[in-house]
Amino acid sequence: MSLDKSPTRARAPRRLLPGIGVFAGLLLVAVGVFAANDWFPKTDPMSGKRVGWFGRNADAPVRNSSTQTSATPQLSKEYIYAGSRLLAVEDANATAAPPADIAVWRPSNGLWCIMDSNGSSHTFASWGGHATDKAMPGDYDGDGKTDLVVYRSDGGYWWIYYTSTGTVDSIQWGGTSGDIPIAADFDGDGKADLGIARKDNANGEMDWFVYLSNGGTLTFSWGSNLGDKVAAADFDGDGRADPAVYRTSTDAYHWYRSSDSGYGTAVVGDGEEIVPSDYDGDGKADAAVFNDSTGYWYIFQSSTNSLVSVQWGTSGDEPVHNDYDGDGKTDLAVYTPAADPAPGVWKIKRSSNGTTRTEYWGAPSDIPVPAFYRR
Ligand SMILES: [Ca+2]
Ligand SMILES: [Ca+2]
Ligand SMILES: [Ca+2]
Ligand SMILES: [Ca+2]
Repeated sequence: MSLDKSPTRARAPRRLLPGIGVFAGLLLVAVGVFAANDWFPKTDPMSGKRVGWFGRNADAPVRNSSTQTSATPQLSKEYIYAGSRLLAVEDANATAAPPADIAVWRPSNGLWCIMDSNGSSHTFASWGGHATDKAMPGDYDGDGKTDLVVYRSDGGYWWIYYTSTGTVDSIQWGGTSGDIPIAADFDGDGKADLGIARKDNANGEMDWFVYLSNGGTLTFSWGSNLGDKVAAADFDGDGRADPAVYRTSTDAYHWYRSSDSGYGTAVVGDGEEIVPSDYDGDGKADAAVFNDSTGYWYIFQSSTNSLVSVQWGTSGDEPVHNDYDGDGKTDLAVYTPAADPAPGVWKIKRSSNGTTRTEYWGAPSDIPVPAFYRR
């Protein structure tokens, strides 16, 4: 697989076409293209702003999509035997709470190195690797498995490798300098949506632009442009991601609730990394930060509305919280970056029984990307 191919585009005929009939035909096509691309001017229901005409409004990123077929990804099945007789071939990963796999992404060549949750098998795939790529793994096609995705800030293209079909997509969404890509399921259809957070220096706000998996868009403001850190998670547990910011000046989280259009606030503590996730397993994300100088985690538990602080990790560690034991609760976990010849070290505190799992996985400058990849 390679990302070197540019997306294909239809080229408009340049020669002069005689005849009014042909002109009328082209006009109809043009109207169709405008309608298909949502280029007609209208009022955005979220922002109240006028948008449209070639997508050239002041704020919204433009959308451009193409699909190509690529090699089928390798599937791994479990073979179930009774004696010597094959009874069934099952997808071993089709469980409600699949445990996350340990994985790193190598920016220099785009290599994804995946260790499955048992540590017994390894998978490698190449995807991305350009200078401005950022790994954005997520379940974009809703088959329950993580797709390999990079966001290329040069041009704002999301390159998506769908695990379900083996096809790839490149969608232009973002591309303005400073844009922050966010992958989350805002409409709750089980597919990750493409989100862009952008500082709005004209009005001091943080603007959000979401290209939904159903082709629709959302535009809203949440947060300020002064040092807010952004993330999205489902804080109210209704299945839809809610935008959130962590205000570094006050150590406070502010999140929007998709269920009732209200909002939540919690002072969590001093941390550099914004790590909302469901640590207590009640189905709602907990506001949380990780202090990468002290190794402290500050978690505002949604089940008790109380703050807990736990030290797990040390200076220089990166948070790699995820549900590695598959009990529905996010485990505290840190990654100590590799320093040649020492590999990267994963230290996971299992929420199910409190024991520690240690794995050595990662080379210098690798970026940890834990998720459920196995197939
Ligand atoms: Ca979605
Ligand atoms: Ca929600
Ligand atoms: Ca929770
Ligand atoms: Ca867990």
